[in-house]
Amino acid sequence: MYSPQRRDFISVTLGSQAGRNYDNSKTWRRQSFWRKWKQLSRLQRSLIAFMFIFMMFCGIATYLNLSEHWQVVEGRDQELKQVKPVVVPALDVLLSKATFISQPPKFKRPNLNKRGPPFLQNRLSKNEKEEPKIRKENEAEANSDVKDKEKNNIVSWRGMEIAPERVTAAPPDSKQEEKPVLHEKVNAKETATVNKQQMAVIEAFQHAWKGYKQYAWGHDELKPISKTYNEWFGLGLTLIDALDTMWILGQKQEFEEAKKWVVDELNLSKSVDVNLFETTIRILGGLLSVYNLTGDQVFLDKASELGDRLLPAFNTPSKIPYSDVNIGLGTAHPPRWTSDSTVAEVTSIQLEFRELSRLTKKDKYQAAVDDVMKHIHGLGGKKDGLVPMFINTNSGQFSHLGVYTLGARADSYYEYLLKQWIQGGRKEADLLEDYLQAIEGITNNLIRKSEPNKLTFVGELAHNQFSPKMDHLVCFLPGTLALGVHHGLSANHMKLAKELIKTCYQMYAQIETGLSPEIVYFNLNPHNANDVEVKPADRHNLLRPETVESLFYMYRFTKDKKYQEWGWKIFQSFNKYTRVDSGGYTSINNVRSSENPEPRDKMESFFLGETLKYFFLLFSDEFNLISLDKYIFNTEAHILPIWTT
Ligand code: DMJ
Repeated sequence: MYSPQRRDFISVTLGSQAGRNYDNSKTWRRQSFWRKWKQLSRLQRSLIAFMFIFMMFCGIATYLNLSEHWQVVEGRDQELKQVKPVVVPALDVLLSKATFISQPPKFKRPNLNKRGPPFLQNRLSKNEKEEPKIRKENEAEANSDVKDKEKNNIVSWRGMEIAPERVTAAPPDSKQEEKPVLHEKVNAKETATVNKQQMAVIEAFQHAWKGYKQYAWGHDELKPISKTYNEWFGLGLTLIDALDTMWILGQKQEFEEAKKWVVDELNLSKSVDVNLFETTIRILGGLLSVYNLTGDQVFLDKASELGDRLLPAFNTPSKIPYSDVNIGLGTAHPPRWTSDSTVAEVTSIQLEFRELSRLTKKDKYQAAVDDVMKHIHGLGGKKDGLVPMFINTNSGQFSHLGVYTLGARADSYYEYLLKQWIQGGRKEADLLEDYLQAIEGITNNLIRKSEPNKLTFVGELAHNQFSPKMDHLVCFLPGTLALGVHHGLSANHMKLAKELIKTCYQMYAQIETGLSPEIVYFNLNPHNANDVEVKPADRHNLLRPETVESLFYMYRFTKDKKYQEWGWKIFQSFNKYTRVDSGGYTSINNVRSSENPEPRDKMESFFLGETLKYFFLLFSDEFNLISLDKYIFNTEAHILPIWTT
């Protein structure tokens, strides 16, 4: 038995060693070190020597990197001294509910006549010195051309004429603007228009929300297995991402509770580093969306405050924003290891900032993001309209040149080119030109067919080497292509969209759990039996929305029931392999094992913001429910109006 009286002693002797007294003298330490070294085996000595050289190398590399960063910080500090403190907009200048859908901002994009046709960026490196001359000539030629075409509302691009004409429904009519009352139309308990599949989606949402409410309320993400939460920015990410989904699904009580949290608890002045892109698409987009759906001023006030707090990210030497911003302190910075930003991130915040300008009648938000687009429009380093993945915030130039993908780090650049053009009423020809050139670049450089089943897929290009790698993220593309066709672009895009959505569905159908992995490699060898190969590191599924999103667009525009059927199969697989009994859904580690898909214990906020919303809309036959003639979805499935004036 433990006795409190008993004491144990350890004796430590710092006395003689090998007949020598310990005196901490350098001679003693040197001799001792040398003897120890001699006692080591040759292998041990080589290992230590290798480690030593490696650490020296790392030290030099870190020093070089830091010195670049210090230069940036120094410059930024100078600029920050001039930055005005964050100001929350006064209420009296915000719009009234009655006018929430019209009123464009004063800020206008620059005169289109000043711009020429797309510059062929991939020739840049050798002929850089000649660029201004070539561009001047091109501009002069194009200016007269664009002027002529604009009169007739026709955009010309490299000899191709596009007359934006309606191929499906009528364009949004400014005179017929109405305030949407979507909750009345879609509330499951109040109307008969919700079918069985939609009811199943509502049930799935309620199950996901139950877990979030019980174990993660007001936090960023639910960890449904460990029944706790994960904090990313500490801004109630899932709650805000889910607001408009709740509204559309008719979850009134949940919506009111969540709104109360936004009013009482959402603290945007806390000192926290947030990612500009993620915060914009999820939180700013979510707030603007729900403001547009409900007309409730509280959401616009919050959006407006957040917009102000994000603006310091644009205080860079090049005006290409930093990736991170502290919304409480008003300071911004790049990631610790680089001064680069991701191209998709800096070019996929435009829809939200532009809409904020329209609603608040303050130009500054749109001006900041338009500058980025204008700059990237004229930048060298593209290949047939395809952009690299990184851009430097100091120089404003693309970095890591020569790698082109439609997946992570570039994906939504292409999506937002088209959607900005649509949002602005299809007037901004530069955006359309860049989009069309990029689609041609994709077709010419990245599209191949797999073996043996000839599935059309989008691969990647690294220094002119083609790789048959396709991220699940790329599956936004069929939906985007179809949306473009709906707004008057080439029917060839629809042909490609149909082929690609079939491939995206096969990325689910050919896998044991019926769920797509994060990345697949397509087989190009006619002697191999399988079209799709998955590497062990790519077997996870994060509950991502892209394929469901594209199925939704494809069904809306073609009314082909097979898209709903494919979606229903995917929905059932999510229910079978990712649903957690106690509430919530979880991402999984191994889509190839139906025995043990290995739950990852995380429900991403986009599962509620996007995946379930797109399922609900895909299964609906009410084509006016979020009409694609009146609204666009941002890259997080938040709903923004198409401007009508
Ligand atoms: C979402 O945050 C957005 O859809 C983004 O564009 C890509 N990544 C996730 C979903 O996969």
